[in-house]
Amino acid sequence: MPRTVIRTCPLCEATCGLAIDLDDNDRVVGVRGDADDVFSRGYLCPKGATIGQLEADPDRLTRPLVRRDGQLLPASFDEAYAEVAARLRAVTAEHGPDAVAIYLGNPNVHNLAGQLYVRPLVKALRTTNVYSASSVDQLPKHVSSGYLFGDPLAIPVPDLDRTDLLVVLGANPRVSNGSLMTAPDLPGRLTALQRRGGRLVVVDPKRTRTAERADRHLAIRPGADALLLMAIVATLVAEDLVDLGDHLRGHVEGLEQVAALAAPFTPERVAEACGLPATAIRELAHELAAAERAVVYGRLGTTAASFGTTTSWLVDVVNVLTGNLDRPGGAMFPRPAHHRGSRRRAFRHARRHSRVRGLPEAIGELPVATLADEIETPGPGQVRALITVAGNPVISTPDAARLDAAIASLDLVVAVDPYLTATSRHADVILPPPGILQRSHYDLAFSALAVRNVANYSPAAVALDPDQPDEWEILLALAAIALGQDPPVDVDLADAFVARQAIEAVVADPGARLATRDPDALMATLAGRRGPERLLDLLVRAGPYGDGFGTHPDGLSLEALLAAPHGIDLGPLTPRIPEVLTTTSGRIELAPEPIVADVPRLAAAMDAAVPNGEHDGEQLLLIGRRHLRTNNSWSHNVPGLAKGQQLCTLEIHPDDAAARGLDDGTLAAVSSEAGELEVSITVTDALRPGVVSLPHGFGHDLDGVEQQVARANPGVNSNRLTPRQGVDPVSGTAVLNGVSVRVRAV
Ligand SMILES: Nc1nc2c(c(=O)[nH]1)N[C@H]1C(S)=C(S)[C@@H](COP(=O)(O)OP(=O)(O)OC[C@H]3O[C@@H](n4cnc5c(=O)[nH]c(N)nc54)[C@H](O)[C@@H]3O)O[C@H]1N2
Ligand SMILES: Nc1nc2c(c(=O)[nH]1)N[C@H]1C(S)=C(S)[C@@H](COP(=O)(O)OP(=O)(O)OC[C@H]3O[C@@H](n4cnc5c(=O)[nH]c(N)nc54)[C@H](O)[C@@H]3O)O[C@H]1N2
Ligand code: SF4
Ligand SMILES: [Mo]
Repeated sequence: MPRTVIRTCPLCEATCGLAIDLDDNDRVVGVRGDADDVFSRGYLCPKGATIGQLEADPDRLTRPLVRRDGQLLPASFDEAYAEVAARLRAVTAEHGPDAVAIYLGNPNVHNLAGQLYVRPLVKALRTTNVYSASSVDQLPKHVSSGYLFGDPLAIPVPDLDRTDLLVVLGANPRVSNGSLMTAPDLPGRLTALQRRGGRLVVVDPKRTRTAERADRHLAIRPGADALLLMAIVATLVAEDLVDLGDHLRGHVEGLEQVAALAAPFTPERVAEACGLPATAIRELAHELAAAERAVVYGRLGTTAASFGTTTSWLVDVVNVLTGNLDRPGGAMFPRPAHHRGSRRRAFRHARRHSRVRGLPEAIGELPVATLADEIETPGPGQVRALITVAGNPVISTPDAARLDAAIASLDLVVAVDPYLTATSRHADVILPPPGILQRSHYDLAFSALAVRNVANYSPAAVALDPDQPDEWEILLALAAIALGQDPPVDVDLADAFVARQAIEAVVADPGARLATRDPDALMATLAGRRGPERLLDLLVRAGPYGDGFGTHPDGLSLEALLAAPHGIDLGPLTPRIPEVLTTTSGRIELAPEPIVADVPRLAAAMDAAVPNGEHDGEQLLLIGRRHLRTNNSWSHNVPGLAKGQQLCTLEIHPDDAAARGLDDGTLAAVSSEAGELEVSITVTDALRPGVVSLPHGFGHDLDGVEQQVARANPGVNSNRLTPRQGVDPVSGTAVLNGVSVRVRAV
């Protein structure tokens, strides 16, 4: 029967509700924004609208592939698991567990399997070689939150719907639809901000779509955000404008130290490095101090950057100093519906270092910028096998050509991925997950980053194909294999073990809502469910709005979520700093030593011609961009998104183009320390002179990539230009913005 299903879109952080029309054969025949969704109210973007094309993509793998005599051939899951078991054991038997690296890509944050079953897999592998897309993305924010608030997952988000002044650094939410700020219909919410008399200030080397509509655009030099924010701090201190507000007084330590650190960074001193007039910097400080409710927000242009951690820290320092942290209209901590567990130990990073380059660990992982080194460099602990789950590091991470070659040299590559991509083409075994509509969905990650407290569960809408396991079952099978079990794995047994462990963790946590703390009783109560549903039911019932398994009969449970397909609105964000803080001091630690240690480097950058280091005047600074019709590396095979204007071009300012004899539409050679590529030019005065922009996620013409639509218009891989040496030294996050390049006509 034709029917309409209501589901949350899993494609970006906006979490829009979709109303999807299915025909008799469960094919998608229409997609609309769900007008009744409590959060998105009918909004959708081109990606959500073409989700049917993604589901129906003939290039999407529906069976595992196993390499036999050099060729990837279809196989059953049991055959594929057997191959993984034999070869994985050969690697660990010879080289030990650290020889197996795992890389976790972005979509893991967008699905329940990634959120709940990746950790058991990582644990089972017992490897220190854990990598993820975080170290090309938001890792600096985790590190700064870890030190400031005690919890790397306590990331304050702009209280977008109530603020009077939003200062955006290095983000383009009108295009990205927001990141570390879950808010469906960001364009509408930004317009609403201005309609109610609020102001939007955008700090970005490019006049982006977001900047175009801002009340003020400050076209900063790439890499200089920390200097700008330090100068704002210095101004607030010098002009006696610091006002924590009653709500923060007594909750902050290290204020004097921050004031002293910032003192040398006057607007006049940083102006040149920022490429902004001192008056504009001072004005911004005044505006932030004067606004009733203001918030500073920084995203990818500030995190995947040389001073990533320091900038992330300063964003929150400014929010604290202006009294805007944890206050309506400021930067607030969401209170998601699921139980998140209280941290019991003080946050530390750099508890160990990578073998070859000595880069720091953070939140249990190592920087992906050094994965190629760990593969290439012989010795104990050398990586000999790689498992990727929902990741495409050959496109998404630095020094891509080198990583590509390194991965090709491995003894074993396993990819859990629905496509034959630039990365999975190296795989010996590919295990495809089911389609989006074939699994349930709940945003564990993004409900904790949302500008309203919401809970929204979508059950699977379409049955799994025969013999197709769900993705969580694939991850559990791999975990069991890593633990030494022979396939076929008893997934239900493994799942019961995971559930039991989750129950025990919740039971041990005094913060959980629970009528009984007897694990056996809870296990029995949840016995009717399996997989993510059992875990989600547990977490929601034990969470802050939960039914507590009886303590709060009107509270939430999976049952309650099922009865509310358009979501449950749990209200606006509320102040909650005392409950968030898990630092040793129990206060906001404003001057954490590991971040303060980076300030001398920042001081040195003040006097450099370019905040990132060497620059000879000929060089340009490369930054990235996104487009409404892209989703990192994997939207380009959707016909409805791929058509139209060429998206992968190098944008360059008219002056820089003219100086190099480049015209719009002509081909240029772009080179960096890491490599060289040719790409066609778009001349635009939207960029600051001296800056060029190239989107990431392209370069689909490598041998073996089976994405026919993407191949037809492959674009170039911008990460062939990003040197793997470039990292934010505090967090190890790759510098993807502000890369020195040379551009010449071909
Ligand atoms: N130069 C430059 N590089 C960048 C960036 C930049 O701005 N500039 N941005 C960085 C950022 S922010 C990010 S997050 C990373 C992303 O880096 P990655 O996560 O490595 O790359 P994605 O392109 O998101 O690749 C996702 C992969 O997951 C697969 N996939 C999709 N859905 C599922 C699923 O449900 N299950 C499984 N198992 N697989 C799935 C897709 O086929 C694809 O192969 O790229 C980073 N790289
Ligand atoms: N349409 C679309 N949406 C997406 C994605 C996508 O690929 N396509 N990817 C998703 C993912 S994984 C993420 S992480 C988010 C990212 O979300 P955003 O961070 O909002 O997206 P970007 O477009 O990368 O914005 C980064 C901005 O930083 C600017 N910038 C570069 N260098 C600097 C600098 O040194 N200083 C300052 N101040 N600005 C700088 C760039 O010009 C750019 O406008 O988007 C998500 N949403
Ligand atoms: S904005 Fe994001 S969540 Fe909303 S429809 Fe588009 S891709 Fe999906
Ligand atoms: Mo990202």
